[in-house]
Amino acid sequence: MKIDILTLFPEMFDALNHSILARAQKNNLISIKVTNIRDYSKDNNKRCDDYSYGGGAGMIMTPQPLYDAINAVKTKDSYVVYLSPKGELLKQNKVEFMAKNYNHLILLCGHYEGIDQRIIDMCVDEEISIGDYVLTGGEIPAMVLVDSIARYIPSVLGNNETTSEESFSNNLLEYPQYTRPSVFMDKSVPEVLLNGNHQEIAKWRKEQSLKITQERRPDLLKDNN
Ligand code: 4H7
Repeated sequence: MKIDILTLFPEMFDALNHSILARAQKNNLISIKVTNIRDYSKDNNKRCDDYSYGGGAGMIMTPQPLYDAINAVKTKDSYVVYLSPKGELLKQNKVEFMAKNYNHLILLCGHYEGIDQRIIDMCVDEEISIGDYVLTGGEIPAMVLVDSIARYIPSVLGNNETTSEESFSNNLLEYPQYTRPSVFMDKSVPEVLLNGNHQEIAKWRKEQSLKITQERRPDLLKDNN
């Protein structure tokens, strides 16, 4: 999977060069390239924003640098995503679909009041929102998308980090987990986890998952997610 990120704030993506994502890039399982949209501005002062036609507070990202940056990285099999609160809400099933079906993603990060609508109309395949809240830019949503997709690419996760049993893949929240010591500040690990009966442990975990999902996210137990 190749991912091109177009942004006015490339340094923000240093966050992707750690831990599992750093390892995935080193092993050539994913390739993440960050491009500064400003490098494509033909304006004398390299400006990439301007006032809003019709008035109103805040600046809009101008179309020319965006158009040229997109076309500089675009190939036949590119899929262009614009991170915006108007997009379809990101859910685990879409993450899985994207990881399995796209070879090249171009992620457009809007900042300020967003980008000129003509770029959305001409160049964007899909708008995606990561949740119902307002952020200062699409950069963090782009990182959320990259991180969630990377986990679905074969061999990105090690044997002990698998996607098959976890929250949301099975529409259940995760059971509680414990490590050593078996007693901490007078609090013991549940007895069932210490007795080595793997069938009983699996049953206990399933019960715990169902219980916490029922309590906190009963919506996940309905079929309409
Ligand atoms: C694109 C378009 C994504 C990017 C508009 C981005 C939340 C999300 C942004 C905007 C984002 C999300 C314009 C929305 C200014 C907020 C006050 C950057 N916020 N802005 N508005 N939920 N912000 O995925």
